Amino acid sequence: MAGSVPVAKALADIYPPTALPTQLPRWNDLLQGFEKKYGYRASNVARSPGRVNIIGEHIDYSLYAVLPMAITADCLLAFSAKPASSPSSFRIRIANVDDAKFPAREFTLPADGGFEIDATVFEWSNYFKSGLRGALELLRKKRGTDVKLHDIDLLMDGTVPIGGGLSSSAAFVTSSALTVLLANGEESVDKKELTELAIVSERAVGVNSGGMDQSASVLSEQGAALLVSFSPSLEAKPIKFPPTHPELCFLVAQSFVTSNKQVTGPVNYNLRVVEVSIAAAYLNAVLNPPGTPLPEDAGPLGISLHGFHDNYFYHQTASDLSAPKSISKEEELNRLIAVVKETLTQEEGYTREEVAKVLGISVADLEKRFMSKLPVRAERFKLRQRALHVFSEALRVLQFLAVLDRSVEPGTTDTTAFNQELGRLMNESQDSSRVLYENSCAELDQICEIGRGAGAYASRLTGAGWGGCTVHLVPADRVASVEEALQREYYSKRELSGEQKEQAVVVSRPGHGSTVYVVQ
Ligand code: NG1
Ligand code: MG
Repeated sequence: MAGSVPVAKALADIYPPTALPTQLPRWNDLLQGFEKKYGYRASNVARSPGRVNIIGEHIDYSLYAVLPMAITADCLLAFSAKPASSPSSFRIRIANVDDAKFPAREFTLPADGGFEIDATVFEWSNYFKSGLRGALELLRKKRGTDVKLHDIDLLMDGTVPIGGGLSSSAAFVTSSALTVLLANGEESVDKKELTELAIVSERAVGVNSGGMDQSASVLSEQGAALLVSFSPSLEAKPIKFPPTHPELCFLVAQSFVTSNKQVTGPVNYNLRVVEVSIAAAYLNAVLNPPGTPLPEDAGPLGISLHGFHDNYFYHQTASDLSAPKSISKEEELNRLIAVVKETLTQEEGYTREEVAKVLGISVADLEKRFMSKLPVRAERFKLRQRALHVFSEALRVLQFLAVLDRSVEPGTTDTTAFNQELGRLMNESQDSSRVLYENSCAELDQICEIGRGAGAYASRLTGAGWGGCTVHLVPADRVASVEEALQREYYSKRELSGEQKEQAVVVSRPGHGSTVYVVQ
């Protein structure tokens, strides 16, 4: 994964041939729109795609490896820059091709990067600002404090559905940071640096997220899914699916239930991050000798990539792939599952008082340590269920990879059995999301049932859940029947706009990660 964000001179370097007939007019419109708006031509387009997660849900922030892939839908930022006229500030003008939904913004910001991002309101340009702030931090780190900044004009066109579980946010933040780095004179942008700064940046928008989305968006390679691991440091490895007959397809189906983490974070996403952190601390307190220190894991930016340091899950199962270990990672995870079953026995969850007592701290300290960064609302923390999900999901990712490995062994002819095995693991992931992590919802469950009933090997939610998107593993000869069943039993029963109908079901192939396009 080492290296710079690739530079493209033609759309054929960015998209598969089948996508070109729709991409060419779209790009033309974007570049013409830029010229019309600002009166001169854009110099570049920064592009980052959305992603679909194949397996490994809600375990990236517990530092377990996940397997997403980039999709064709993406965020394009056409831009041009010129040196700022003032040494102490610079100007950003950002507009969107859909200016009814995303009105144009203009702001003049202090060159020292000291500007606020109000995470309590939904404002589309905040995502740009968070990428901007991260990029400025990196520039200052590399070049010192007196970086001469540039004014930037931008026009955006995003095709990743918003709040749809395909990570429009990471596509927007990574392409924003990429734009700011290039606009300010970076000749090439290191992919890993870009990914890490985007992971940290996106937290400014109010979500305590892991690093899967930004990694998939920046680091993916066409034709392969991406195994992203976070320990001992961020690593990404392309994983090819073996060719099968009929071809194995990833069908992505929207639920059109929107889950906005800015609004619901305190009772869903951010609460889960807190629950697993508390579960980690609880297990550490019960199982390790008192005062066992847990190492910190600061990323190369000097900021913890992971937001919390108490991650027993990670530290106990440190997943350095090459490290010699007396037991395998699978055995280790199985052991942890058994430990959780024995130790965290309260199905009904744990109150603040109960947790504080075991950690030997006051409730106020517990709140300060785990709940002061972002607000959460809960009477009880379901430590048992959340921990069981994390460990079993981490195990499924390893098992999934093992099945892929076995399926390419010489002499393998019948691939159906392997596909069924992959499907079983993805279906179990959905069951675990529904029952243990409680990040599914009735609509997602229904879509999964429809998908499986119509011939998918597997159907599961993808991304954060609570709405958003589903992914279905389907042999090519059954794609039509799955699609028809979804239309008949789900979409036809909802009121959808023309745009939604178009986006409802997409068959996705693994696409390229971030790219810079140079306008000729
Ligand atoms: P989405 O689907 O973009 O909300 C979120 C997190 C990921 C990961 C998944 C669940 C962000 C930016 N991303 O994805 O890091 O934790 O949920 O697996 O919040
Ligand atoms: Mg997101």
